[in-house]
Order: sequence, then C-alpha cells, then structure tokens
Amino acid sequence: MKCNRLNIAMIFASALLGVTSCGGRGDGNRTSGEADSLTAVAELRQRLEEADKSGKVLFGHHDDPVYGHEWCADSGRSDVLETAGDYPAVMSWDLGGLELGNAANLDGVDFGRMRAEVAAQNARGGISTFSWHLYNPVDSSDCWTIGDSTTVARILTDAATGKAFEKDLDYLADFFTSLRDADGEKIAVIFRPWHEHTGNWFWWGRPFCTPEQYRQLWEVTRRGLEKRGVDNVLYAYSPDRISSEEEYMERYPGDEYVEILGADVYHFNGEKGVEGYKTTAANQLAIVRKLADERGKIAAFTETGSEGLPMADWYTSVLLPVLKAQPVSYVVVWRNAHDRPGHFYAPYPGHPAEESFKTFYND
Ligand code: BMA
Repeated sequence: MKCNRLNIAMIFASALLGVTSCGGRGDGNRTSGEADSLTAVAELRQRLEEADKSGKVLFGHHDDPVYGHEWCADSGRSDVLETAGDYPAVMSWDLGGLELGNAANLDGVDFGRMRAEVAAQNARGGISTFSWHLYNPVDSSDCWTIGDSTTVARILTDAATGKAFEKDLDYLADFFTSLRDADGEKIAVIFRPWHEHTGNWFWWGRPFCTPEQYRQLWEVTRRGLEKRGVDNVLYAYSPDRISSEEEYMERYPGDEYVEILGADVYHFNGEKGVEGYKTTAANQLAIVRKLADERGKIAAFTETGSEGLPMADWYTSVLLPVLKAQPVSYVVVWRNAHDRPGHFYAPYPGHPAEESFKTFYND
C-alpha cells in the first residue's frame, strides 16, 4: 500500500473508519469481497501490518472511556476525546481479577462495561488490547507479591496449581469468546500476557522462573485458550527495557506463539533525563523493529508514558521524535486514574500538556 505522507500521523479512531488511506477499514485498495473472506483476526493482523508499514502510528490509552482524571464511570467521556477531539485508535484494558470470578478488574473496571466498550470501540473502527495483572493461582496474592518464586514452576508441574490455572484460563476464554459485534461475530483483539517479564516486579519476572519455564507458560496459555475456542486474539510479547537483541530474545516464546513484538519503556521523571529516555526508547524500538522485520511480525510500543506529564511539551518534544525516528504500528500510554490525582499519562482538559497533545495528534 502506498502512503503519501512520510511523517507520522497519529491515527485516532475516526481516521480508522476511512478518512485516512492508511490502516483503515475503508482502504480503497481492498475490495469488500477480499475483506469478507478474511477472518476477524486475519483482518486485524492485516490492519496492524498496514499501520506498521505506513510510517504512521496508532495512538492508544489504557481504560480510556471508563474513567479519567477526576471522573469515573460516566458514558461517552474520554480524556483523549476531550483534549485531542477524538477517541484513541487503540484502547488498552486489563483482565486482572477476571480469573477470580470478580465482576470488576483490579482497578475497579466492570467487565460487562469493558465488554460493551470493546464493542463500541470496534464499531468505531478502533482496536482493543488486553494485559493481565492476574492474581497468583497458588494463594490469590496480587501479581506484585513476589516472595514465592515457585509459582511458574508450580503452574507447570504441580497438579493442584495447574488445575487452578486451567480455571483461570476458563474465565479468560469465556471473556474473549464473549466479545461480539452487533451481528454476533467475535471481535478480534490483542492479548499481551506475561508482560514486563524482564523486570523483577511480577511473580512471572526474570528472577522467578527460568527461560524455559517462561516459554512453557506462554505455551500453556496460548494453547489452553485455543483449546477453549479462542480464535479471535493476536498475541503480543512485551519485555520491559532491555539492552540487546539477545536479552530481548532470551525468553521469547517462539514465532508460533507471538504475532506482535512490543516493548514497555516509561519515562520516569528525573531517572535518566529526557535524552536518557529518548535514547533508551529509540534503541528499544530499533531492536523491536529489526526483530519484527526479520520474523514477519508487527512492531509496537506496547506501554509508555510520563506519569503526571511534568513536561507540558512531552508529547511533541519527547514521544513524537522517538516515534518519528522509529515508527511502529501503535503506541499505548497508561491510565488516567480517577482516584490518584498524579497518576495520569494523557492530558485532561485544562492541563498544561493539552496543546502539545493536540499538536501531536495533528501530526
Ligand atoms: C499500574 C498502576 C496501578 C494499576 C496497574 C494495573 O501501572 O496504574 O495502579 O493497578 O497498573 O492496571
């Protein structure tokens, strides 16, 4: 597909409906017959591949339409919509707590509402992606409780834990297969399990299992979901910051388990300074880009952001140059918590970063 704009365009949801020639369902190069012959998941893959090659980047925000800075559970709202003027092209969600049979996830998002918002996002032409901050199947402690380093091994070898994990997968499979459009067809989405495993903050992190055990965890997860009829999911692999291709690949589950190669890199205020983040993020994305191209995979910036946006021009001076240097299919910034005033990654109306965010969107 040919794109006539060389610079990055942040494609938001309405653009995906066909206003732009890149990545949208209204792509003039594709006949309706061709589109109809693709499964939903093949079509999602194709759209992401097109976005990935276009030099444009889809913008994503976690929990975008269900709460924002100082509002919660309203309908039709979104801090991104109320600042940039459009819903994000990608909405990110988390399934942590679903496996306990809870009605809402670990951040209080009702799963029924989430399901409805995924359908609304799909109807707008947007995409949804899911992470899973699941509770420990051994003792139901949260994912940041890392005292016991045997959990992954137990999922794989201990009958009782394996059974508990199979139950977790039952809940997950029921949820994924319940994502339906108005015609009752399954909606294709992205799933990004076992994220940031190169860090030491989740029980599946590098210090707490071997590379082989981590790979097996992916295998039981993906094969377990497939066995339960989940055929509407693309899988994303997303290490936290690493410094080499070898490190990126050390625990890679294998090409048969992954469609999207991602990276999570945050800009921690003061940690490394602006140039430190830009260099780290650019290096990371260059590794992702190279490996994705070699393997025929989609490249994505699966999580980033600057908490509280202390720099009013963060979107234009920091994130935009990183994406221009190394475009990928999409970028996701984390949530705007309604109950933690400083915990937000997209601006809200009246925030000093609003103007920079609009410029970023227009670019
Ligand atoms: C973290 C924070 C937490 C949240 C978790 C899962 O980065 O936002 O408050 O519970 O993600 O969404």
